[in-house]
Amino acid sequence: MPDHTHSHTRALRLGVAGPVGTGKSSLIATICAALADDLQIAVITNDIYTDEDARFLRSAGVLAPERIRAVETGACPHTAIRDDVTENLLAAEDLEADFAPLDLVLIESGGDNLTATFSPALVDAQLFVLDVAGGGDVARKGGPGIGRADLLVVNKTDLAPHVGVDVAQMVADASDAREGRPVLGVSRTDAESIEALRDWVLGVLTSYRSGAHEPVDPGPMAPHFHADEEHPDGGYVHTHEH
Ligand SMILES: Nc1nc2c(ncn2[C@@H]2O[C@H](COP(=O)(O)OP(=O)(O)OP(=O)(O)O)[C@@H](O)[C@H]2O)c(=O)[nH]1
Ligand SMILES: [Mg+2]
Repeated sequence: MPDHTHSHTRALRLGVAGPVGTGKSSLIATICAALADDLQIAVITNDIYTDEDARFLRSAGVLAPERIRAVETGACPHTAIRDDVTENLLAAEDLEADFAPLDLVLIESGGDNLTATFSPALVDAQLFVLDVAGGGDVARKGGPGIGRADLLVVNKTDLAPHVGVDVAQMVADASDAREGRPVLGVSRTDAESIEALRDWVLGVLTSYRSGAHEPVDPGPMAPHFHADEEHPDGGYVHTHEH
């Protein structure tokens, strides 16, 4: 049931980060579909040069197309969710004004780096998405998103038998790396896992509305390399630390 008794508070802003192709857009589509009857939702995508994620989500048909907006982030996809969040904040405020009252704004990060995380200046909570195809070891390798995002999703569990990954072990390793913070195995083909994801989102929303939820900063990204044809070395390394 929509609960707009707290409409004086803005919508919960939930970030979705993780490496390329782990299923961030699909997961957002799944969350929208699972909560369509309960919540008023909008989505912001961050892509480097395109609005491909936004187009994918519009074509998924889980949300009115005008509720999905794309921010084009330019060369370093992390700047827009980490250092200069202005464009994303403006997009969120616009969506909230246009479709008031919204309950939830989902923000997809451009995925290309294992350590990209959202600034708490932009999102109230964030989930980090890995997939089993990335291998069972990746959760143990850590990084700020894996270690300290509000939720770690181990996605595409349906593929585990094909890629030789033991999902229970991967989830256990991730739980250790996260010192007990929540980890959820998810597949779009597993209704129970989608129900658990839905419950997690509703739980964060409840806690956000009650004032009990504390946004955390998973911490700055590790230094990383960006390809750049115009650069003499073919690219450059940079950090998002201040
Ligand atoms: N088998 C399986 N495939 C999935 C699942 N979820 C997503 N995929 C597939 O994984 C691929 C990548 O999914 P996306 O949702 O586009 O991933 P993404 O993280 O948004 O990708 P980028 O935005 O390019 O970083 C697509 O081919 C999806 O169909 C799942 O639960 N199971
Ligand atoms: Mg995507």
